[in-house]
Amino acid sequence: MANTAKTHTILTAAHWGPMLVETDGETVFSSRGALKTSFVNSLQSAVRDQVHSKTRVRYPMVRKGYLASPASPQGVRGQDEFVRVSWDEALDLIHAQHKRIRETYGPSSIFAGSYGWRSNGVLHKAATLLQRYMSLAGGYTGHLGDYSTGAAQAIMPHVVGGNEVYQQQTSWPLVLEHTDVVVLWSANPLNTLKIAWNASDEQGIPYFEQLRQSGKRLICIDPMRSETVDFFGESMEWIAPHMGTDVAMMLGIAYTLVENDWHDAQFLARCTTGFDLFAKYLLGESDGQPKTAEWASAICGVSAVKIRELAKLFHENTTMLMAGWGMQRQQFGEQKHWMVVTLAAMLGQIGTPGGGFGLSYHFANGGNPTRRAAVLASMQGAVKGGADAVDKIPVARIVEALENPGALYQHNGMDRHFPDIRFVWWAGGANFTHHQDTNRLIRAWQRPELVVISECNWTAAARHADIVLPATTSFERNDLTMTGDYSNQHLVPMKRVVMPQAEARDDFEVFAELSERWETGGRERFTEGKNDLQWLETFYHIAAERGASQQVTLPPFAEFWQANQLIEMPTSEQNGQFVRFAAFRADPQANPLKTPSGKIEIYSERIASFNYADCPPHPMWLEPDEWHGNAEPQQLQLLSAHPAHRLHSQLNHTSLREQYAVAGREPLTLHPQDARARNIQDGDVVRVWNHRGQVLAGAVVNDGIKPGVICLHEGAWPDLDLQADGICKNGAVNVLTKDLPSSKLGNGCAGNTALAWVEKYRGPALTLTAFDPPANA
Ligand SMILES: Nc1nc2c(c(=O)[nH]1)N[C@H]1C(S)=C(S)[C@@H](COP(=O)(O)OP(=O)(O)OC[C@H]3O[C@@H](n4cnc5c(=O)[nH]c(N)nc54)[C@H](O)[C@@H]3O)O[C@H]1N2
Ligand SMILES: Nc1nc2c(c(=O)[nH]1)N[C@H]1C(S)=C(S)[C@@H](COP(=O)(O)OP(=O)(O)OC[C@H]3O[C@@H](n4cnc5c(=O)[nH]c(N)nc54)[C@H](O)[C@@H]3O)O[C@H]1N2
Ligand SMILES: [Mo]
Repeated sequence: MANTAKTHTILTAAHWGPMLVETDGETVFSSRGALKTSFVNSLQSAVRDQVHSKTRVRYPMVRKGYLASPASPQGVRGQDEFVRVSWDEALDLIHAQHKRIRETYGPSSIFAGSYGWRSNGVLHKAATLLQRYMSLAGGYTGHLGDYSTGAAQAIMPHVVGGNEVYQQQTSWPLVLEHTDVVVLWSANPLNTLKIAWNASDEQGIPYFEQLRQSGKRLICIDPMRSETVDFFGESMEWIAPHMGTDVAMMLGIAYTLVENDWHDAQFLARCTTGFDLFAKYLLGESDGQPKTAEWASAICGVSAVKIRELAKLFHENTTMLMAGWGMQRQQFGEQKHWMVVTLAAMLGQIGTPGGGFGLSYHFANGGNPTRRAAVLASMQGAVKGGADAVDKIPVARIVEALENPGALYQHNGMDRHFPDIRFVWWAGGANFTHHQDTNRLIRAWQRPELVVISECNWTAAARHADIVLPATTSFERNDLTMTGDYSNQHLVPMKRVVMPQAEARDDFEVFAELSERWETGGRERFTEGKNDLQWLETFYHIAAERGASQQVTLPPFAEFWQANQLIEMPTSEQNGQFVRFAAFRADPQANPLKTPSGKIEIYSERIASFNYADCPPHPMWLEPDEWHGNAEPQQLQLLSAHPAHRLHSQLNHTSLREQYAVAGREPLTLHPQDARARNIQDGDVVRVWNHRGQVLAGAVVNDGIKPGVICLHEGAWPDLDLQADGICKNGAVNVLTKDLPSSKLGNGCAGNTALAWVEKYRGPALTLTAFDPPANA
């Protein structure tokens, strides 16, 4: 228990919001949210477990077969023992091999794309620091896009000129005032608003709370009755299509609009281009198949009556289509949001207060109005005069790149070649959890000559590395952050809570030390002669300058840092009135979009010129490789939604797990009908498998999911048992998912396109080892 005499409270922040942490400087006792909110965010209680955990990487460790002969390693990654070494030994070894590989194969052979959610903070940005070091050493291969919105962020610029997914939304106060119908399409804000890329400002869920009390018509379209549907209770209608069929469902609605002459021909003519070509497809003139409500119903499993009802409802009311991203993390994911925009354009409400579409109400509290703010600067991924990335690969195509060095691939209109990757360094990402088809990844992962992982924890990626470096958590170092990716609502100090655990070091220190070993740099070039607090002061001063132009004044840095208090930025009346696309709608000629035509492109000449079969020039229903329509007997569609009590894999090892684990495993939700057919009871251990792999999970049987769909949330740590046919004992969903691109346009992650079988597990009892570090670690 806390020794109250020495206990004090430190303000810090994580992706899941500003937090107050009780500590005596050595031990973390407890943590809680620092902002006043009626909604308790479970993630905020886990700091103690994050800092003091048996899963922490304590010392630098090297794989035995690697250490024996680094230039031609022996043994197999993921199966070898680890040997403890000193920091100096580890860094000398990395430097020598890095230098050899760089001199032999050139900078493109070094992959430092290192995608991942790391911890928040403007200084200790793991992948950015890695890239900064690689820029000093002479360049590297980086990545394009992200796992979150790979498809949507690629298609949207062609359609509306910007990515929409990371842009501010029509403000919530206007939605609450003007919108009649809110549709959550593939969005589960009650889960996903717990976090932001910076720290959460925690204003999003309170807006949904107001929406719940507003008496408006609320609809959620999702194969799963999500936490959000439960939160809204009676006030929300849940409509469950088959997974991956939303475009068909939207086409059915669109057809009904045209059938009744409910589409806004004037808006379409004034603000869009290509509707006529799309209409030929919609009406069946180009392919002989009118996309009627009946046609749509047969594909999506929602009744034709309901599809017609939705068309009428949307047409007659101010409707905001709030689309989440789960449905675009699929094969042909690009079509989903293109069709959302097309539908919204046909309704003619884009650019009005409360109407149209919004692709970020469920993420980072989009719609919470932007404050007048002093916005922090942050660490940059290149040293002054350093090299940039010499090549970039689409982030979710990493396994293909490892498998096919030099091979030709297409991406968003470009013909490119995969680099020949010899050295992989991951810092701040859990790629063994986040990437699809884990077993294929493990095979490809044997190819590079060197794999280094910087980690706080013994994740599956760390276990499959040659060299593992222990990283501090954000509670063991000093940093700063803003809250709200869009709102900039607060500036928060993140003061060190406890000293680094065991031999953990800040990534910043590690890369500074390694820079010292390069003639091109030296530590000074990496650090610019500044320590952590000096960097923070620099970022703060830039914030102060930015703030000054908005009449926001910050106290002197020393005073601010001493105070251990966050600074809330003033509201802006003007931003509270923000309406997305308002200027464009008012005068499309004077305020064109950044598309080739300056208008919303329902048909894209540019995409037509790419000639991609998997991304046609207007939104189109395309049958996925794996879905309800081509399932083998007994196969179910596999959903990997984002978890309530984790951020991906982060916090899977904490006591929060007790809130969701079933029979000690990751929970798998399935419908009573599907459970009965397989003799599965609630609470059973089940085996889920397909030809890519198999996992154990704990059955949760309830009617909150479409029959034929099962959900295993993404983010459980892979725990493959090589003695038991490689079965994953912790239910890591990506052991089962398919590693294929959304399309040649976005090359996005398609984690939500997969089929699998489920049965009651009857094999020998297998002990979970996901959270036990390797022997002698
Ligand atoms: N099937 C399926 N797969 C998916 C998804 C899906 O929906 N379905 N979602 C995808 C999406 S949207 C995303 S964003 C990805 C998420 O994938 P990631 O962003 O890779 O997942 P995280 O679990 O956040 O991994 C962050 C890692 O960084 C480590 N870390 C934290 N702080 C630090 C630090 O300061 N230094 C260092 N060196 N390490 C640190 C943590 O311990 C953790 O292991 O997953 C993707 N994968
Ligand atoms: N608590 C928590 N919050 C998070 C995260 C987390 O891991 N935990 N991750 C963060 C990150 S990095 C991201 S990218 C966002 C992710 O935000 P999203 O991508 O929006 O989240 P998901 O849970 O993948 O998907 C949202 C909903 O889409 C549904 N869905 C899936 N497939 C389909 C489909 O074919 N049709 C329809 N109609 N619905 C479908 C899912 O059932 C789910 O309820 O969340 C962020 N917020
Ligand atoms: Mo994401």
